[in-house]
Amino acid sequence: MYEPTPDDRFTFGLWTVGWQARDPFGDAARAPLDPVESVHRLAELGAYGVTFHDDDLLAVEPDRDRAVAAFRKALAETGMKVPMATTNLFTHPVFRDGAFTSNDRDVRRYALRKVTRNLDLAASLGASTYVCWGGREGAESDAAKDVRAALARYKEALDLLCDYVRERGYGIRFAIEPKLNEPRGDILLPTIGHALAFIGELEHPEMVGLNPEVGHEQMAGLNFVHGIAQAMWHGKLFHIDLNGQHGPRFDQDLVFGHGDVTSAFFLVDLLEHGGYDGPRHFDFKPLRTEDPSDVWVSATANMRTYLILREKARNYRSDPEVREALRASRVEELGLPTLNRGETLADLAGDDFDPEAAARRGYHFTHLNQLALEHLLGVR
Ligand code: DIG
Ligand code: MN
Ligand code: MN
Ligand code: MN
Repeated sequence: MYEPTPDDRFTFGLWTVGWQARDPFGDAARAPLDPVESVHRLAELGAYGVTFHDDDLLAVEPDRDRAVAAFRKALAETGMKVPMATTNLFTHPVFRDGAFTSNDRDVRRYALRKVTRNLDLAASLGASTYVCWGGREGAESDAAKDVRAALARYKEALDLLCDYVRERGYGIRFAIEPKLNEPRGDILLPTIGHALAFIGELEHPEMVGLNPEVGHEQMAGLNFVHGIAQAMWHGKLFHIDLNGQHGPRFDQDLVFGHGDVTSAFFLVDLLEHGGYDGPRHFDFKPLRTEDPSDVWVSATANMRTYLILREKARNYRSDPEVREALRASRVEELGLPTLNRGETLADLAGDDFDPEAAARRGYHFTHLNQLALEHLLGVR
């Protein structure tokens, strides 16, 4: 039961299982992990693929050509795919004031070179999504950053990169990953909403979507299921970072489901029944308390939790009592256009509607939510 297979399309960032557990208050607690070992171990655990930052490939082999060759060999040996890639524009001190939006123009130019170099590699590996997490794009004071200028530089960078991909015929789309803070005091494009508005200003908005992360919206106290639903509604859910978070605090990057598990249940229900056809990608960090063997236990925990919640969501959707409760709560009625075909606002005057009577009609949401909770708790 709940044994993942490549058909489930689970993917992991190399930087997740490879995280050395260095944090702002502690040194690395684990040794560097060879990306080749990660590919083989994740394949053995039933994953579909891996994702990477350019620098992740150099974890144990400083020579890029040798590192890339070893990575390609491991992919060929295991059949693991690479649906997504991204660039590390946040670790090296050169990016301490950002990459695309650094006040230092030379750094902005270097960042573009670093991304285009990795886009070439990503395309050669068959990646279809390229994530841009602007972890360092931001500021610690309002004096330090002219945000209007920063957004103009952000747009310039994305427009240039879209042109780069179009000119080379790469089958790649970009996915912006919002986050509100950490490592910067305030990060630009902090939520799904801000990123959606920004995308609308780009020269090729059809090439740019979102890679929302569970914990990042929840750090802002936002409802992640609502955010994903809106991203889907805009046709902009290009990719997703699944993990766990306990509300507004530092970015915990917990195992999927190890934070707000009720939200995780409804998220899986939405992804599975809302038509998302992308990889189920985990961007988590094995706890610093864990030893190297626990790292693989953590990887499996993500996939098992997703599979368990997927089965519970299927049972919830097929439960006759749930169907009746959804009808009684008029959840499907929201799918009906408010006006009939051919009606105009003037026709509304003909409605026979008593607000007092309508005000007495209950919605029965508690019964519906209790049914969902009982499916989640495994008593249905
Ligand atoms: C952190 O949530 C970010 C980086 O790890 C990476 O750039 C991105 C890819 O999913 N997520
Ligand atoms: Mn302090
Ligand atoms: Mn995170
Ligand atoms: Mn992420």
